[in-house]
This record gives sequence, C-alpha cells and structure tokens, in this order.
Amino acid sequence: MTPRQSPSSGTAAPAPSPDPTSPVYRDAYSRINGVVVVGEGLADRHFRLLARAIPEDGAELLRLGAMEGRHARDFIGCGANLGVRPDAALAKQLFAPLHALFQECDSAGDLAGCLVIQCLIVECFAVAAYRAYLPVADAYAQPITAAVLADEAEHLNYGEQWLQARFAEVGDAVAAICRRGLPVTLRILQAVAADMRAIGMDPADLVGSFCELFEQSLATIGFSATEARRLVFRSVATVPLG
Ligand code: PL3
Ligand code: FE2
Ligand code: FE2
Repeated sequence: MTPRQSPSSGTAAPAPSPDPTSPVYRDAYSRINGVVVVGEGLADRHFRLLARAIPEDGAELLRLGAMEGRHARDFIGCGANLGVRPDAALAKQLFAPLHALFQECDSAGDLAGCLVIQCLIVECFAVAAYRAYLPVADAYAQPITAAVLADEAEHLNYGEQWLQARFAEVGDAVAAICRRGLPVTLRILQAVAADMRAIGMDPADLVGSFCELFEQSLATIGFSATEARRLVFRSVATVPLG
C-alpha cells in the first residue's frame, strides 16, 4: 500500500522555490532590486551628509558611506547576473518621503532625527530584509548578501552608540521622528509585498523581524521595553500589509 500523509499531520509540503530565470521572478526582482539599489545609494548620500554634520566623526561616516556605495554596486551585479535591471524610478518614488524627512531634520540641525532615520530605521530595515532574503537568494546573490549584512550591523551600531550617549537630551526627538519615519518606511515594504512573495519571501515575516530589531535598538539607546514596544506598535498598526 502506498503510504499516505494524514491531513492532520501538520507536515505541509514546502512551497517550491521560485525559479530565478522565470519571467515572473525577474519582473518582481527588478522592482525589489530597485528598492535595494536606490536604498543603498540613498544610505551613501545620508552618510555623506552626516559626515558634514558631525565633523568629529567625519572620516568614520565617510567610510560607512563608501560601504553603501559598494553595496549598491554589488546588488546591481546580482540583478545583472539574472539579466535584470533595477526599477530605479519606482524605488526613488517610494523612498522620496523618507529622504525628505531626513533632509528636513538635516536642515533643522536635528542630528538625532537624521541618525534615527538612517542608522536605526533604514539599517534595521536592511538587516531584516537581507536576513529574510538569504534563504531564498540565488547562488550568486547569497554570499554577496551575507557580506553586506555584516556591514549593516556596523551602521546600526554607529547610530545606537551616538544616540545612547545622548539619550537624556534626545529621547523625545527620537520618539517624534520614529512616529513619522516608521509609517513611511513600512509603506515602501507594502508597495513591494506582492513582489517579495513572487521571489519566495514572506513580507509579514520581514515586518515581524524589523519590529523586533527596531525595538531592541530603542531599548539599547535607553527606552524601556514597554516604551519601545508601544512606539513601534503604534506606528506599524497604521500600515496594513494587505
Ligand atoms: C542600508 O545600508 C540600505 C538600505 C536598503 C533597504 C533595503 C530594503 C529592501 C526591501 C526588500 C528587499 C529584499 C532583499 C532582496 C535583495 C536583492
Ligand atoms: Fe548597505
Ligand atoms: Fe547600511
């Protein structure tokens, strides 16, 4: 008799991994790759602006910015390897509100706001996204993504240390910018949620690990666990994934 699997056994067959050479995959990948490449390019610009705003750490911040420039080039290579060009026009549109918020903080001399946007929000977003992508990445993109991930942890760390050392003065400004920056960031994710599914990623998982990482960061810089959870939950609840 052929062994049959009981429907109640709970061992559902794993979803077949999507084929990176298929037109559906490549179409979705061009938009995801666009978000990644434009996000990395923007991170480069933000670190160069931060180097000007924090001259005592200028050399370090320029070094972090140069890493972002390399990430952008490496991810362009991941697309090229699949014969895909990043959809930069869509990605620029998606990142525009977050970049505008960074510029607003920069013009107002709100250093804490700039650091929250780049080092906490964008970097937690990058770490959560690249961790989620690793298990489904093609053989060419896998080692590149793993190397980039290690760099992003360093970027997150710079911001955490700066903000932690000044938490008494900047705590309220950090909370205020989180309330504005988290929803616009999650809207980027919302816009490419279907494309993520098409390349084998689960956008809900990504949001879950982003929230976890971000809460940890807020706790590291000085918020209580309850304050951190509330701040993240209230911002995330405004952006359903659909
Ligand atoms: C900071 O160094 C750069 C920030 C880039 C943000 C990337 C977010 C990407 C969202 C979904 C990407 C899945 C990963 C795919 C990799 C080709
Ligand atoms: Fe990066
Ligand atoms: Fe980074």
